[in-house]
Amino acid sequence: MKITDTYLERVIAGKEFLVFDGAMGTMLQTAGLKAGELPEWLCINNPTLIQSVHAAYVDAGAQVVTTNTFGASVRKLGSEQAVCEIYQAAVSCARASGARYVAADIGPTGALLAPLGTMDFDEVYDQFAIQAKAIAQTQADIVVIETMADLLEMKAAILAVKEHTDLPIFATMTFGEDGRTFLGTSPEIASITLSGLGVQALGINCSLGPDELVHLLAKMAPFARVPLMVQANAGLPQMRNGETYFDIGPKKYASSVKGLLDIGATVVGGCCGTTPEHIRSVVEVIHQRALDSDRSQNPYYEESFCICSSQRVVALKKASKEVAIVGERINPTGKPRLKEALRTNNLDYLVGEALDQAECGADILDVNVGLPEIDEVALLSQAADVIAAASPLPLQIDSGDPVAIERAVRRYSGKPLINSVNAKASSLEAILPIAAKYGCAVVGLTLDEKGIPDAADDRFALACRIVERAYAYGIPKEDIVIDCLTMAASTNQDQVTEILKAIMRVKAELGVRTTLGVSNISFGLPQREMINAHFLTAAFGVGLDLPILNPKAKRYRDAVATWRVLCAQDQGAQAFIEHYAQAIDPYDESAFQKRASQAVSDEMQGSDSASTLDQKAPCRIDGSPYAADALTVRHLILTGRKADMTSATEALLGNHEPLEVIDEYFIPVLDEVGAKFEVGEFFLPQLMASAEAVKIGFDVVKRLAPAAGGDKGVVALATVAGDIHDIGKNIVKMLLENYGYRVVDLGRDVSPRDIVDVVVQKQVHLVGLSALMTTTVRAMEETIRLLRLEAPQTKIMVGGAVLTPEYSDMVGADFYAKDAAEAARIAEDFFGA
Ligand code: B1M
Repeated sequence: MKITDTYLERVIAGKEFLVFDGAMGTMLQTAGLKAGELPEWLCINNPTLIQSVHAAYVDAGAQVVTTNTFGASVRKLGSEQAVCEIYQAAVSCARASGARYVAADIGPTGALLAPLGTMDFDEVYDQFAIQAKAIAQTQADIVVIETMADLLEMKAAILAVKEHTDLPIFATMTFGEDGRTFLGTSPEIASITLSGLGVQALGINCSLGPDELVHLLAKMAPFARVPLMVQANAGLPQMRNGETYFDIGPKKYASSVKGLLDIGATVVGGCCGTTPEHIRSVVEVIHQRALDSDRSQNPYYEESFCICSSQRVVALKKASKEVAIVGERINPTGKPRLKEALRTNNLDYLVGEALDQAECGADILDVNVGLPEIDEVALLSQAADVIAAASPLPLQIDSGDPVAIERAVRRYSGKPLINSVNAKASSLEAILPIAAKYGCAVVGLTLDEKGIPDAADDRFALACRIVERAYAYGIPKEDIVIDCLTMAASTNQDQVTEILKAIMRVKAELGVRTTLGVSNISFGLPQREMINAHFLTAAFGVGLDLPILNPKAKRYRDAVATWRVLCAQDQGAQAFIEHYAQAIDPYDESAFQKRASQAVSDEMQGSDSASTLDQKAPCRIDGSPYAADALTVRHLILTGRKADMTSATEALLGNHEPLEVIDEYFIPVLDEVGAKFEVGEFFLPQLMASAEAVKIGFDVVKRLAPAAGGDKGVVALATVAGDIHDIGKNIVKMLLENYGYRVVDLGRDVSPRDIVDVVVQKQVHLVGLSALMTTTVRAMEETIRLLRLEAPQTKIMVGGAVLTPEYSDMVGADFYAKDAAEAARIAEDFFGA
């Protein structure tokens, strides 16, 4: 890596402070930048202005100035050449200010990644790669990647910069008031993932004022292996006389920065609303502080094992006896139904397995799709993508093929665990560089060219070899997990205690984590789960951290729950008591008999306690279908399961009218999902998954209740511009078609112009507009204004969750429909009149 001088080297080692500049955007707005104008072009069109902003920050004491290239992507600037020219000009402007260091700035592309948006990971990567190549041609000292809200987009940017430049990377993300990004990523997750990806400083920018960032940074600190960076806003934007202003002045800002320094920040600057005076005050504060020269990069870092998805962390603290469960069900070995699903590309089946395991207490999901007859390279990353979209649990990417592993971990949003490397030279040199580059934890199997050794000491020797090579690739101890490999007690009885001995040595002498596929121990014996559960407890006792098992098996769950009490992971045995206080001991026959006679008497008295117990069962019995009833549908929508939605909806339609299914079973659950989203219990991926489950149910309703046909009149329907919610609009469409109207469906996010053009062209007399968000009511109003001008004869009906009769009057609509049935009644009145 090219590090400009020893001072910067010491900054990256965490031994010096570094002061960045403050805002560029708000400074340019003050200097007269017009709304809609791209500020990046000023580097070429008005370099004097840009240089003067940089110079003011240098004069205030900033050691680093950041180039005016926040939006300098091909997507925004239009061409690769423009990107190169802007970066050249921007770095020249920054250099001309006399700053000690110049940071080339990269901001988000402004597009959402699939499945929420349309951009694929590789496309986003390509955008950043063009920027990175342009930066490599300049005299920049650092690349700063900032204001990222999507962890995967951040990852694409980091990889692009790592693969096309040799500059240090400082990476900062932005969080909402609830302390997460809109995709549910927390500061801890950002810190874990960015540390793994090997950036040189990480932290937070923009988001909120410095005081609000203190507790977010404190969450990052224990997981950050590198210096912490903060560039806060000068408070939240406020309005006065139509002008935006920020309410935290320089002195207050600098005094709040002290709180950030106290929890470990060493790289500081400012974001929106900060000015050279803010930075001058920050420099004064920094001058009063000194860093201990023996300090490590981030002394607040805690050496724990941790992996994460974009929404969930699994962390085992150093020296703790905590355990985390790896669900083994997505591995085709010995599972004919999964094999069939993989052969037919039925990824819904995998998602079902993932969600079932999550419900049964898995902490991590193993994903293995290795079958000789399939394209593992393509399928592994595809499977990881769909599972990660459906379940928040972190993944263990399981394959023997380095190409398949690399493709899957590259586009994984978070820090996964790779399963596995082994002690063969060919495996070590193929897998470890991947784990190091993408910042993954990695499982090492104690086998080599000669196979699996019998004796514990030989297994330990192989573990040493793996750990040593991993260190050589820069993989830290806390990211290494050793699997001492289970042999069947029926065939290798003398090895059982050797396995346990090996685990004990690996834990005690190497200080790394251990994993074990437990169930192989009982191969060839009766009562397999009984043996497995006892072996599991024995393995826990000698230091097993990450058992790989079937979480749907109750015996395992009991053993894990018990161990978590014994090792103090379940503090105060709270979870255990909650789950087991009312349970009956399976060995207590009299309790069983008592419970059975109680159930019979309840049934005779018509009590529903038996069915309530069933409904509370945490997971279905392996392979058996859920009872197809209302509860199931609710559960499927809430957990975003698509696989069983068709059969469950079909079952509901056996007893209910189509509209009843929609109004009484789909919509209330979507309302529940919306409420969870609002209070931060659900995030966008869950919202999306629930909507997709409903869409499947809705398709079934449409299939089983086909439109009546006929041509009583034409109605055009659209969800207005800026709004992509179309479930309600589609229900209105279905009902109107059932009533015999022909519907011209314009889709969602439709501009006023497009709606008016179709209405005029097709001479539509009734238009229906739907809006679900307060922010899109304005687009509805604009559409109605244009319709009144260009299609004055056309009547307009409006609806959607956010609409009220008052809003309807305010936007000038003719009719307001609170639901689809009312929309049909309005059409009947209108066309019947
Ligand atoms: Co979003 N979403 N969503 N969302 N979403 C809401 C609407 C929200 C209320 C959730 C919440 O915070 N509680 C909130 C809006 C807040 C507000 O502005 N007041 C919200 C938000 C904030 C967002 C995002 C901004 C989230 C983000 O990115 N941070 C984002 C917006 C993207 C955009 O539009 N630009 C977003 C995205 C999504 C998904 C893509 C994940 C998904 C939509 C998928 C899809 O539609 N294809 C989604 C969902 C599913 C919801 C909730 C949970 C459910 C909406 C729904 O389908 N309801 C919703 C919360 C909620 O409403 N409880 C929420 C069921 C549907 C049948 O009801 O549409 O009201 P509804 O239709 C009824 C009647 O209103 C009427 O008839 C229908 C049937 O009886 N009706 C009409 C509807 N249109 C009519 C037209 C008519 C007549 C009657 O005449 C023409």
